[in-house]
Amino acid sequence: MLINNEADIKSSEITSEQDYLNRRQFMKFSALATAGFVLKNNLLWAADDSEKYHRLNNVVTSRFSTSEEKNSWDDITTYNNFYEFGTAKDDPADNAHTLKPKPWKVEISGHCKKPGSYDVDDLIKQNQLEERIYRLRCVEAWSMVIPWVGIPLKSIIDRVEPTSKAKFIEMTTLYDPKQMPGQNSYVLQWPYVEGLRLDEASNPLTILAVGLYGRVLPNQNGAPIRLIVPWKYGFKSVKSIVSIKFVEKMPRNTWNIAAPHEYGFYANVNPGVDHPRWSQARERRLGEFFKRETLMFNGYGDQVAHMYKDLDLKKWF
Ligand SMILES: Nc1nc2c(c(=O)[nH]1)N[C@H]1C(S)=C(S)[C@@H](COP(=O)(O)O)O[C@H]1N2
Ligand SMILES: [Mo]
Repeated sequence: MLINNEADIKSSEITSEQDYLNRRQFMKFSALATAGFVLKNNLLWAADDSEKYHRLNNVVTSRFSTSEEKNSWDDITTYNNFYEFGTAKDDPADNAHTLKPKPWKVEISGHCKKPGSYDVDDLIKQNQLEERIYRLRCVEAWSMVIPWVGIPLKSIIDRVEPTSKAKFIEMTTLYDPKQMPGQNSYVLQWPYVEGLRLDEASNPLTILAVGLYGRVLPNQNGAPIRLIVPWKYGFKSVKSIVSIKFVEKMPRNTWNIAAPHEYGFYANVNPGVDHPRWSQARERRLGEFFKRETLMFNGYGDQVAHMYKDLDLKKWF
């Protein structure tokens, strides 16, 4: 049909206001993206600041890595959540220089046979470091692909020998408002705490990260040591850890304390369970325009689904 008189145009063919706005946004975005592309290509030889960070030695690659395209060093180190340094995404990169990540000790306590104070440099020397390229899915529906360097948490758990009373572990961020000025205001209850069931903590995918892109962690990413649990929303992955405690009861976690109806203990990535204020079905990969579907357990179901076969994931969100 080449010619339409107005009456023939069905209402469904008329661009709705929402579509119109989306199209406008898309055109604006395309113009920006083209400008950004040109800029980026001209500046390709201008290095990022990764050279400032020490290279880690003896890192082996892991069979658990994804082959998806990695986000850039700049993406990973300038778009962060680390409320101890401010609530905007670029605050941690601007403010985290006040953190002193060396020397650093992690206190391991609670129900285990070899509690004690463990120096991070010793942990790095005594354990095999692995590069693990993982997807990170934030609860705010953006995601990245990040080449972490880490130590399987299981190897540290085995070394300190938890007793039969140990059912969960609780991990805590440093509390020091001088180093972490965001702790002077009550945006969250400080220090930040998180927890895992012992089987989740012992899962082969769970690591303590000490680096990214082969170098020590920048402060804004949780230096010198932070948790990574790739099948859970980002907030489980507590940064700048000073304490790991084996406990009997399910610990509370910071975001659950802040808003219990919005953030549970498990926080497994689940496209079928929406956040009360937004859908979790889709996500935006940083650097991409179109959203993609969020995968159950962030795509790590083969490795982790068995741990939840008896759990109602709508109730235990
Ligand atoms: N101590 C502490 N750990 C934290 C947070 C925080 O605010 N404080 N934010 C969490 C959230 S919501 C996310 S998405 C990840 C972000 O990690 P990244 O900045 O290295 O990407 O860190 C998590 N760990
Ligand atoms: Mo997050």
